[in-house]
Amino acid sequence: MKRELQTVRGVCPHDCPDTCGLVVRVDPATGRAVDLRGDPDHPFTRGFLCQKVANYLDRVYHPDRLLYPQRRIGRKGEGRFERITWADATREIATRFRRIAASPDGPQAILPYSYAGTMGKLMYGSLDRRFFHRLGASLLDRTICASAGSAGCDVTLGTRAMIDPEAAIHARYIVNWGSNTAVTNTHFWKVEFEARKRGARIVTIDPYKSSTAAKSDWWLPIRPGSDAALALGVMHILFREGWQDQDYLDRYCVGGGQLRDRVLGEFSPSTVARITGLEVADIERFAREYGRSQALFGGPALIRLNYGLQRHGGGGTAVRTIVCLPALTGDWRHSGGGALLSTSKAYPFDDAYLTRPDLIRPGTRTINMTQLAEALHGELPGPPVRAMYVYNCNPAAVCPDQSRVLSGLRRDDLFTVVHEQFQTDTADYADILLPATTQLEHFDIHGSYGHLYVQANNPAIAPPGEAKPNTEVFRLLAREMGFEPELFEISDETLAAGAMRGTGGYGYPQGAAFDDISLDDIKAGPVRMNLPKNWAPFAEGNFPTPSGKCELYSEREGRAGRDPLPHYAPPHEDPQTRPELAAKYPLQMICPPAPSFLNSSFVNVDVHRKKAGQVTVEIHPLDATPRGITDGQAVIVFNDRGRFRATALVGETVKPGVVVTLGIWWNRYTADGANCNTTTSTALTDLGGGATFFDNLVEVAVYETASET
Ligand SMILES: Nc1nc2c(c(=O)[nH]1)N[C@H]1C(S)=C(S)[C@@H](COP(=O)(O)OP(=O)(O)OC[C@H]3O[C@@H](n4cnc5c(=O)[nH]c(N)nc54)[C@H](O)[C@@H]3O)O[C@H]1N2
Ligand SMILES: Nc1nc2c(c(=O)[nH]1)N[C@H]1C(S)=C(S)[C@@H](COP(=O)(O)OP(=O)(O)OC[C@H]3O[C@@H](n4cnc5c(=O)[nH]c(N)nc54)[C@H](O)[C@@H]3O)O[C@H]1N2
Ligand code: SF4
Ligand SMILES: [Mo]
Repeated sequence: MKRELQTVRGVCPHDCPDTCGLVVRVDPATGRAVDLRGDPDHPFTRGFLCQKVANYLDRVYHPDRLLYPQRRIGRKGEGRFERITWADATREIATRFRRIAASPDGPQAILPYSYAGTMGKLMYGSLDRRFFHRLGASLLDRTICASAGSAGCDVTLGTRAMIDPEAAIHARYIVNWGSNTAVTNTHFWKVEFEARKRGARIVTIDPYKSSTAAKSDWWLPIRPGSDAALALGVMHILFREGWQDQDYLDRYCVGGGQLRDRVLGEFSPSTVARITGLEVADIERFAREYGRSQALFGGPALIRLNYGLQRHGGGGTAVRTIVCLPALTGDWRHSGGGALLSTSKAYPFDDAYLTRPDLIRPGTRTINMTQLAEALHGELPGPPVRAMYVYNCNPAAVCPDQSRVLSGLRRDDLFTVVHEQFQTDTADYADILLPATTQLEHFDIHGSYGHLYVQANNPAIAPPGEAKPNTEVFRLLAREMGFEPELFEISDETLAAGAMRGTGGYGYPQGAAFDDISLDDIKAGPVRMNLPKNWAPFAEGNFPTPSGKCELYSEREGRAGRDPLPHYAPPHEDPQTRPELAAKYPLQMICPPAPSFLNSSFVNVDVHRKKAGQVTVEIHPLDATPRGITDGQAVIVFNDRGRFRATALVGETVKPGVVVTLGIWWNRYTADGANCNTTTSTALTDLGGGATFFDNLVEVAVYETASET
């Protein structure tokens, strides 16, 4: 007899703009999830999942799941542990934290370290933040991914570049700018294809022939880190030809005249060609097609900009500059036109309720997470970092300047707690290793950075072993520390309901986006926020900047001692401006994630690791030949920071002078125990203090083994 399966609605928790709806089927007799698929009733993600999460039960029921608290018995990094109880684990953590807090170094010697291993509001940031604020620990500036672009957008728009992603079917010229949309945002790629069926052109600006570039109508292989120059060149042509929307500029923008003078004076197509490595004719064509999309293709232009172009020294300014473009063309007026970076700011979640910033002691220092290497080596102002609590993150694999991160994690005087689903590279360095639940085993609520739905994740199965959700671990730790029960003895559902009573968010009208949406509503399925269909937020200005207008000229930037106008800031490691460095390390290396991994998640799941194959480096024949490198050969990639091994793929997926390796491998699955982040730097972006993973000069050489004769 066939048993009736129980159906549970969930949400994919991974750091991905799509935030897919899930339907999990559970066998009530065994309590086991037997099927997981996309929620066909989700209006944006429409029932399909990426290949990684389509096989999610492989990850949830993986034999390597951490099941019990453990204490380290081997050397740091060796990964040998013994089982202990939760009571032992929390007592030991609280004792160590109390001792450090009472020492002359004080509680700021304790560093919480987390990112977006899960995007759920509760597990991403709620009782954890309250706990560390209450403790007086150092604050963490979470810059590793999106802060440069956020800061860049804020200068020009006062919020993120956003439109209703579903409205993008109305765009007729779609530019994937530093965005591997087909891989990193597959459901939006579907929308782009739908628009293409209706007549849209798809263009991709990327130094790498990514899957997106390969499937686009036109690929513009720009030199890494030079995107602001291209945007300024496009503006030059728009003003030169009189193609600007003067009415939009006059009504809704400040600084149109100053910007015009700057670009006409300094960014001629030939100057821009020299900086970007693109042909003048291509720059002219791009400006014409982009600027005249209505006339040529019958609809507005849309820039889908993403994170690739931000991970360079000038990444903040590049985003600031690119998001000026839709004001010049007036594309913001039209549904589906404008620019899209992230819809996250449309959600009015009450983050202050969840995280309680009022508990932060005045004068508490902030550590930029990108500079973990410096933090662990005592090179930042303030007391040394003597304890670190890691969750939702795998810094041993994903942080720049990896050799120094690992030598820091190896410090005997550092007390490290890692709360994880798996024994990651970071977990190997833990003193106390705690088991975490996966999304199928806990409750959470979700916004999205790629659509406008609000969703709840209902737990489908019981946690394996003694795994616990982040919130529960901080309840236990707060109890151990004797912290106020009224701050911590709050159920996840209560926290979720409170988070939904926020009044912020860039809404229409402000703060009303969650009106009449209850927790019960979203438990039953995805609910679209109260925003008009085909929402075009800046159609009539309404920019939440100090002037209320789109700030092409920024007084705030001027006051901060920076250029008040958009400009081009070259990469830190740029062959054009750093010829002495380029003489030693001539190749600009880009290292985005492989399609079958999600950052470093899924690397330990065999089917995904097999799909990714091996660590490769793509190199142009004109760079390979003089180095004696042939296709398929073992090579090393190196600079002064470090080196890693790879297999060369010789071809024209990159231009001469650029190499690409896909990540983010766990070190233990690489040939020398080191991934590409051994070569990346902790230098920061010009705005937002962001990471500069793709701003990295290297050399590549044939790998010669010592045993070779
Ligand atoms: N499958 C999969 N999906 C993911 C992720 C994943 O790991 N795997 N990660 C998720 C996360 S955390 C994020 S932040 C997003 C990232 O989403 P994307 O920003 O789309 O991802 P990336 O592949 O990092 O970068 C996009 C492209 O930018 C290009 N690029 C690099 N430098 C430059 C430059 O100077 N100029 C221009 N124009 N392009 C440049 C790269 O070659 C790359 O093809 O994806 C999310 N989605
Ligand atoms: N070379 C290079 N480096 C990069 C990038 C790149 O493109 N190239 N991209 C950067 C970017 S964009 C990002 S966003 C970062 C991402 O870096 P990370 O934030 O480290 O992301 P993941 O590698 O996915 O690791 C997340 C970890 O959180 C764990 N986890 C998941 N859910 C939970 C939970 O509920 N509780 C707990 N306690 N743990 C959980 C997962 O098991 C996983 O090991 O990497 C950055 N590093
Ligand atoms: S990783 Fe992204 S595309 Fe894949 S299931 Fe999750 S939200 Fe959807
Ligand atoms: Mo990211």
